[in-house]
Amino acid sequence: MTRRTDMPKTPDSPRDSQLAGTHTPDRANTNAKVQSLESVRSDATGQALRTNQGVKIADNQNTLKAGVRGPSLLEDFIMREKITHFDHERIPERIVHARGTGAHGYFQSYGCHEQLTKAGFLQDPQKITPVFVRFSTVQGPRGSGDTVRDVRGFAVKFYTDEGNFDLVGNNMPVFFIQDAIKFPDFVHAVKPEPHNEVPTGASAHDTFWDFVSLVPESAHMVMWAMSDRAIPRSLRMMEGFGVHTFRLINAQGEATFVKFHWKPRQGVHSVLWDEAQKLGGKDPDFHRRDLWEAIETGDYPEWELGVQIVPEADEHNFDFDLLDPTKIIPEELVPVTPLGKMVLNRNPDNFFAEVEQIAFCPGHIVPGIDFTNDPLLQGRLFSYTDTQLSRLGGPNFHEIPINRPIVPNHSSQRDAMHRMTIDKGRASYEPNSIDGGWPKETPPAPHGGGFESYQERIDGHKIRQRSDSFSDHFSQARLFFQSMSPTEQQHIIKAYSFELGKVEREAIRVREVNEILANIDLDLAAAVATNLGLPAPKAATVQVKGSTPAQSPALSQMNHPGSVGIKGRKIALLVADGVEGASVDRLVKAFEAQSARVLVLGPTSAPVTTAEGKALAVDASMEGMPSVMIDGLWVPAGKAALEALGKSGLAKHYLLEAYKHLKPMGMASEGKALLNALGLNEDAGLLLGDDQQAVDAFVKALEQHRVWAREAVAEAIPA
Ligand code: HDE
Repeated sequence: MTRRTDMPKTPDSPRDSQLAGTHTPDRANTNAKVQSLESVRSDATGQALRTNQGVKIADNQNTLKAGVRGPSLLEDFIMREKITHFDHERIPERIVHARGTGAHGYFQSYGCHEQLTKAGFLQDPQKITPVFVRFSTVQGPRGSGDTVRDVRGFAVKFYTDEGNFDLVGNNMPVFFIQDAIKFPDFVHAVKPEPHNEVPTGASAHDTFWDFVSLVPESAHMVMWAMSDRAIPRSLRMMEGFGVHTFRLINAQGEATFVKFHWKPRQGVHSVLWDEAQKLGGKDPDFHRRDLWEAIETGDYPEWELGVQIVPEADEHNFDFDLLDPTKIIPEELVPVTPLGKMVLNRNPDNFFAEVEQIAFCPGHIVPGIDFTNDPLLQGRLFSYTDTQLSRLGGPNFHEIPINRPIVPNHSSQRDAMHRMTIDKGRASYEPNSIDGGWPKETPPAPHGGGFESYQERIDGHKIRQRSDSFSDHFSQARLFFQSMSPTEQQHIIKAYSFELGKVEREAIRVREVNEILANIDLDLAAAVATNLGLPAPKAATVQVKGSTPAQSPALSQMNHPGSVGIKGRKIALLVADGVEGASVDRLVKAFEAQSARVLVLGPTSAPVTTAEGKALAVDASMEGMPSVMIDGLWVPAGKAALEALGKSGLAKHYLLEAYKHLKPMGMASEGKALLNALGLNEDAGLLLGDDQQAVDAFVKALEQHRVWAREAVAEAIPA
């Protein structure tokens, strides 16, 4: 289906070139550890099939039996070893974020950020830090669909020279709850309901809406979850956020509050809800396939890592609390300062060994980075290591190759399940004199590099209580809604209406509308109430304090078109017998010049015959690559082909569906009759023409992602 370039798997990627030893001597240590990580990759090419004990296997087809028609023998250690291993192939999936996919890449700092932090990977623009990223959904199990309405996990492991740093974030900058102790309640509510395990991968059910309508601190995050951010077009087209406020610490021991942001060069884009639902059936692997193919074809996704910087002295200068994870710092108040870039350039060799076994933890930090007292973050620091104990079978999960730091990690910790290191020496304690005192402590910077916690002064009562400064739950939900374009606002209204429409208990719908939505925005509440057949609330029930700005343009996806044009976008050319080969060639050339991915689609997977009488191979059939899988389409010239497409229900549905989903479309001028027959009119993204001008207009429309101005007209097209 894809036009693979057959390029080797990024032999020139920084991690590989480190392997080749081409880097400066000060990285020799790092290179050696990367090498040791790589040494566990297994390539069976040219190798004999063996048992786990290394014995060559002569027959992998038949169990050992007493006679050709006789019973199997218990003695068959080869069969028993194989089946035993198979019986235990599955490990517990992640309790949340079970469905995911990942890739390798690297991070490179734009410069020396020593003013902010002493973290080594942020000092030198020449330094290449290997990373592994895992993207995920939250609610569904491992086998669930990619395009469900959900939050996406955006977890990055930096293998730095000073140990692993995990930035375990989401594609939304806030969270549903303020205190970790509520997490099991929230997760139980959003997960499939316990009596029938329905619905999979969706929040549109009673227990979720029961919980969030009773817990107003969730209002802001639920707003994000009902927005287009929850149905991304691609994992490559998502922002990422560290969510909590962290601290950066410089060599002088000075601390600065920061919020982490990942900004995709590919822009921030989503699919439409109707597409998301259809993709659930037509390509449940839509996102993992998209990421895999992009990397495989050399179209490496890139993000910029940035921070919003707040000096310690300004901690209390906001009308929200920096420790409250249900709040953003509007970018208009504190802009994002870029620190460096991340490029994903290598697919895993083995999904289980790398994507499934990777173990993230927000507590994995390096000198120069530190926590704050955000009560959600504090709880997370406990949870992640704890969950790996049951998921990965014990406390040695850090020895699994994908989790190993690239620096040596000697400690006095010993034994336990699956210990792989063969520790030498006799002293497994510190201090010791028997082994010369090794391994020893390292003093913190500037003399060493040992980790030192920021010495925050704490003076308070031991208390179970939420700070008053966490009590405004609606201002920022309102800020979000009011910062959306009219199109995005309509999508949010529809999402609430759809989800609450699935809620069986009317009392829950009423509570969400009257006690949550009415406090966010009365127009939003009224629109959702109308769709649910409920009376529109007349007034808010909570008086909001604070002076949050009315709008934050940075929140609207429409303001994040990206900087790579139509690179990597999928454009389908719909062909049939009689298509003009010259027209196809011209279009392929024009779009490939923009680094888009062109796919020739026919009525079936068989080649079509061009008007010139030549066989034209197709990449897929229209049924095999339905319109929900592409970003834009063009119908090349060829009278007979256009007539054939006009008679094909498959092709007509393809065109109507692409139009309904607001996709840029182009057609040879002789296709006018086909457009008329379909009842479609030209617009800024539905172009008729055979010249470069039409192609340019199409490219421009595709850069905008969708033809938003068409949305009202497209409503009338059946889904
Ligand atoms: Fe997580 N979360 N979480 N979470 N989370 C897990 O850890 C947890 C929270 C996030 O690709 C688990 O290894 C608690 C916020 C991501 O492997 C678990 C709380 C954010 C991933 C866990 C939160 C996240 C997880 C399940 C409330 C965004 C997937 C398996 C205090 C900043 C990482 C595992 C991957 C995974 C606990 C809240 C992001 C159970 C207790 C807020 C991206 O330990």
